[in-house]
Amino acid sequence: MKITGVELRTIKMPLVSPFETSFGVESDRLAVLVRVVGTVPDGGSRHDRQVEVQGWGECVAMELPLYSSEYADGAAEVLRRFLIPRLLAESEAGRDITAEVVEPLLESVVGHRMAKAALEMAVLDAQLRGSGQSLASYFGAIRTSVPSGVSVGIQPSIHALLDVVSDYVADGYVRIKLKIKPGWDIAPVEAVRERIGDQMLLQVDANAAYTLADARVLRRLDAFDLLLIEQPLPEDDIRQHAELARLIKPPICLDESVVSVRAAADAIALRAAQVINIKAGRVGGYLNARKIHDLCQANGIAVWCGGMVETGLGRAANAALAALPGFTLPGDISASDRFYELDITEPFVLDDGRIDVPTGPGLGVAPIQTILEQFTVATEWIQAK
Ligand code: SMG
Ligand code: MG
Repeated sequence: MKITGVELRTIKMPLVSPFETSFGVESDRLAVLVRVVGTVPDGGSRHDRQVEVQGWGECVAMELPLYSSEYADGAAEVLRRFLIPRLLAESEAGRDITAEVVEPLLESVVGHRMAKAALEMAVLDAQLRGSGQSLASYFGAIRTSVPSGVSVGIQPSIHALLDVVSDYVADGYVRIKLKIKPGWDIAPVEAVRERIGDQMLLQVDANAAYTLADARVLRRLDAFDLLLIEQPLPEDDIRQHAELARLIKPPICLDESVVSVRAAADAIALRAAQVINIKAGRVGGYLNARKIHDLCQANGIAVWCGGMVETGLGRAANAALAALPGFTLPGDISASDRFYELDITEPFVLDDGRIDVPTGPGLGVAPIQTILEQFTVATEWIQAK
C-alpha cells in the first residue's frame, strides 16, 4: 500500500468501576489510536486504478508508566516524531508498505514496542480490508469463538471481592483472575476459592509486586489449586522466576518479562515460564505475537491472550489471535461491558462464556464515529508528501 497519511487520536473512556492492581488504580482508559490511510491497486480487473483503504491500530500503553516503561503520551510522541515519519519516507520512496515490513523498517528505533505495534496493527487492518481477508483467517485461526476469562482488580474488602467475583461467575466467565499484591494475596484467594468451588479455573496476577524473598508467602498459594501465578517478580528477573518455579506449586506465567520473541525463547530455555501470556502490544505487534505462539506451541508451553483494557478495536484483534490452536487457556478477553458502558465499536458480548471472533475484513469492527468523537481528547493528521 501507498500511505496517504496517518491520524493519531487520543481518547479517554470512563471505566465502569475503578481497576486496581499492585501498581495503581485507574478510573479512565486513556489510549492512543492510530488510523492509517492509504491506497492499494484495485482488486478487480482495473489494476491501474487505486482504491483508498484505511485501518485502525490501538496502542496499549497506559496513561502512566507503571505497567511498562511506555505510556500513552510518550507513545504518541515517538509515533509522531520517529515512527510515522520513517514509514511515510519509505512509502514516498516507492516502497510497498505492508504489515510484514513495518517492524524491519522501524528497527533502528530502539524499544517503544507498544507504539510500533499500534502502527503495525493499523497497516495490517488496512491491508486486510483491502484484500477482503479477516485478521483471524490471516493469522490461521481454527476457532470461531474464544473462551472468556475476567481479570478482577484489588477490592476494598474480601466481602466486596466475593460480590464482584460472584457477579462475574453469574455472567458466565469461565476463568477468574485475581490481582494480588503483598498483603492482598492469601486471604482473598482462599475466600474466592471457597466461594467459586474446586471446578472453576482460578489464577492470580501480581504485576511484579514480589521478590524471591517472598517465596515462603507465595508458597501458601499452593493450597488453592491455581491454574498459574502471573508475573510474581520484576520484569527483568527472568532467572529468579526460574528459581521461584522450583519453590512453588502453581505454574509460573510470564507477562511483563516477555517483551520479544527472544525473551520468550530465553524464558522457555531457562524454565522461567511454564505458561506465557501473549500481549501483542508488549511484544511489538501481532506478527511477533503469532511468532511467540508458534515458538510456545513447538516447545509445549501453553499460552493465553492477555488484555490491556482495550477498546473494541484491540479486543477484536485479541479475539482473532486467541483463535489460534496454541491458545489452550482462556484469555483476558472479556465482554466490552467488563470495562466500558459504551465501547467505541459494536460491543463484544459474552455468549455462554465465549466471545465471537469477528469474521469481516481486517479487524471486522470499526469505531462508531459519534461515539469516537465523544471520547476524543486530541487528534492530529500527519500527511505524506
Ligand atoms: O483487558 O481484561 C483486560 C485487563 C487484564 O489484568 C489485565 N491486564 O497485567 O495482565 C495484566 C493487566 C495489565 C493492565 S492493568 C491496568
Ligand atoms: Mg499481567
